Amino acid sequence: MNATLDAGVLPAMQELHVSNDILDDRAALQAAWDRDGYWFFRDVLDTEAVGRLRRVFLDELSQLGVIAPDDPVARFNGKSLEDFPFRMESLASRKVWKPFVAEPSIHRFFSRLLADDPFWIPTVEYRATPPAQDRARARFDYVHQDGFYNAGIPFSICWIPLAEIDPDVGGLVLAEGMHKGPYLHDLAQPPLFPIPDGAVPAHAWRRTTYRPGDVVMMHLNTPHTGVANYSDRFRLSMDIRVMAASGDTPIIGNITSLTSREVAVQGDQGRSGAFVFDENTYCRGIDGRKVPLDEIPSHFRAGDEVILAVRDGRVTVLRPPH
Ligand SMILES: O=C(O)CCC(=O)C(=O)O
Ligand SMILES: [Fe+2]
Repeated sequence: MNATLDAGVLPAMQELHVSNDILDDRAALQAAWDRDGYWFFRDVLDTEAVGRLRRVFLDELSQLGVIAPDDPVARFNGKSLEDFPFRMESLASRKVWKPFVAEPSIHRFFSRLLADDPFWIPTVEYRATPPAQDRARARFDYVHQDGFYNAGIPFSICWIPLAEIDPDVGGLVLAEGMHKGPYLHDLAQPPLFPIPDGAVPAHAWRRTTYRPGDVVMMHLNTPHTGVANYSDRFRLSMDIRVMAASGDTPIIGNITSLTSREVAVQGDQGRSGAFVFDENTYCRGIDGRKVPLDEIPSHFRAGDEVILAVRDGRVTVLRPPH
């Protein structure tokens, strides 16, 4: 049996490499990225800025009545989770990532790391994961490579713990050096194409105990998963996607008109226009599946926020932020 998929105890695994010492060494950073498929930095984000974001999560959880007001460790009080908003829709609709990345200290860190302004892709997950209710399930939630589900936009994943995440709380595990391809997802198993058990050798998995101020940056093809939360607290993290601003950035905007042949968008930073679809267009619907061209008008409408990648006036990717 694959030890990493057993229920219960998290198997022993090696710690993530810490890259703090190469933060200002472009060549060493690139070499670590190419070798490992991630960077992990310890205690580099302004903990006051991270604390302000944690406060937003804690306020939301206490409003929902699942933690005591002002409980800094977010201990679950046992209330029914039947109506719990697992994707924290209220934080998503308020776009609470924006003031966070606009904090001067946070902006400065990512500008230094990328040697460029950061360009944030508004594909954000606000995770407030309650203690696992079913402890007979595997400890790994769902091993995946983000790139498999996000063809065409070369971002890095930025995973930010908002409170301490120890082995009981779970957190993120990733497979070091396994971003070099090919995809591990099984094309013979639609519609989710799961990565088969054992495709990632047990010795490749890495983790650490995460603390506020830490950040993991991952290659979009690095296999990873959340680990089920066996503590009594909520697991608090945010993940968002980022690129260097001078890179081949997608247009983030709102649809102004749409047919099965083209889409017009009002983009940010003056990047508006009409762009045609062709046989290479990958249109991803809200359920994550590829949408045939003639069905595109029934999946989106004017006003919707979208992420759009364009090459030579043709759309390569059209998708909602989530
Ligand atoms: O935090 C998790 O549970 C999973 C994170 C993840 O899949 C991501 O950051 O892309
Ligand atoms: Fe992911």
